[in-house]
Amino acid sequence: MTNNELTKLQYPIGQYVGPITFSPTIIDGYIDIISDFPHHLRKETGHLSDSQLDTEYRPQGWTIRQLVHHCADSHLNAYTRFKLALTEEKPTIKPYREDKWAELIDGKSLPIAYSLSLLESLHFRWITLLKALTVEELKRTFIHPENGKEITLEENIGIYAWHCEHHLAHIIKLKERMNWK
Ligand code: NI
Repeated sequence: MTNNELTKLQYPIGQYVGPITFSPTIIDGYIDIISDFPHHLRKETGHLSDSQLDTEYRPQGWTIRQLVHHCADSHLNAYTRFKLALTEEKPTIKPYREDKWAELIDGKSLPIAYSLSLLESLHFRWITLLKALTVEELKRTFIHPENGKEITLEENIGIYAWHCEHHLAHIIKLKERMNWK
């Protein structure tokens, strides 16, 4: 497999690219993607067998099981970052080692049902919060300590809408290649 093909498997929808300006329509579209994600994820994975769930989506990549649990890990952290930014002044957030989290026993081996239901509850609370954000709140920020970058909440909504579609595409593309229904 060429490097180009591997990159295409790893970034099936490309890297995140933000809009030039965050209009209410664009932000609402992002929130809809985040809102629909748990349902889409369950639809794509809920019926898969254990051996299908334990298939890597690309060479040396995560299994579908790890992808589902990773989405729960990632979105729990994301939710916390929104709440920190809404309640503190420019908080510095705590990064986490997503690769190592995915190798811990819960992320590697539990039935996906636990993360599917966790995501359903979490996203319900998350989008309740996101839909209520005022124009001023959307401009609130947190600081990522690895690059010192200040990130607005509206930008972070865009990043997580991308994150939902990015991982859904991993699963959908693998199922297409394997001819799984
Ligand atoms: Ni991810």
